[in-house]
Amino acid sequence: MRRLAAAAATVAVLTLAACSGGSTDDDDGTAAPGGGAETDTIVVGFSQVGSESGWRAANTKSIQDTLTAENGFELKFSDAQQKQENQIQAIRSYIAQGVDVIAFSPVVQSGWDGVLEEARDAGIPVVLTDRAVDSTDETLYESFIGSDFVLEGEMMGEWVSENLATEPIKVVELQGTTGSAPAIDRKTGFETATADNPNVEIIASQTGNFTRTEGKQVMEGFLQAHSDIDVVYAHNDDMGLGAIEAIEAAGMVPGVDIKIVTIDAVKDGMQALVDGKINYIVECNPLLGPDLADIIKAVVAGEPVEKRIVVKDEAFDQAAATVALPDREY
Ligand code: GZL
Repeated sequence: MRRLAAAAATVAVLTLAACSGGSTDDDDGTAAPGGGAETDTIVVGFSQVGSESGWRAANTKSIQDTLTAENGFELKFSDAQQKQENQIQAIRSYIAQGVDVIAFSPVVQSGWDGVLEEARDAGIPVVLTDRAVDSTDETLYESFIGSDFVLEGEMMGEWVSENLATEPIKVVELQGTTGSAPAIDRKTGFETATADNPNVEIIASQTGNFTRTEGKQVMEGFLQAHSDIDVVYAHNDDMGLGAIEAIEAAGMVPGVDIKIVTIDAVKDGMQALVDGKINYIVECNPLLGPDLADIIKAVVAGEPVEKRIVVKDEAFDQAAATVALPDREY
């Protein structure tokens, strides 16, 4: 795919030609091999974190259901299995293929400047979804669409402080992937919101890497080390569901003997909330596909886009979850 640098006045036409599905005319004006009619298909290279959680599955489905041929896209999709080196390799592959736009959810927030500079130097715009990078150079990406993870942590901390910490409580924290924006920010937000309540004591904090299996394993360790745990704060539903298994295996009642609060609001988490095994969930909406499609089309058309688009999140107690669960899309 040739990348065309174009004067502003003609960018729409040249961009359109550059966005065909590889069937643009070659330099002498003859049709490129396999070229048929010019199309305005936008070729998108997407690097996904992995398939670690119910949230990620819903996020992937939203992107794949939206960036379709009938919606004007050719989607090249890769699963990085939660490894940054796999994402960097995928992004370099998309650069080599000359895609029109690169989009990705950075598994961790650091270490991206090099490959993003390569994309910029190749004239390929980048859109961040879900998770942020900590780069200070905002020319490295066109837009970042995702939830406010600090706010999610604050919402959780405020609810715990008001509803559970009316007396001293000992909290254990199941952190998300080390170095990821949601893990860093959800921890920060929770600590900020509970800092002025002396009843809240975080006695242990460890990553469960956003997976149910690792959440269960870490919770088993917490239970062996501490006999006085009152609350589990899990950075996502999947780790909270793993904690439920560990608590039940220890002969205790989750949601009663040990309270559990989580973030995401995927169906399995919401069901556990309805069942009383989880006590409160702050939502993190994974359905980013439609907005991502709109941003990509605006970028390709040379239209201005917001540098930061914040996805709105709700929160659910048991009563609200009982009402919402039947109609949940994810
Ligand atoms: C949040 C997202 C997190 C979810 C987890 O936007 O990056 O990653 O909270 C997922 O369930 O694994």
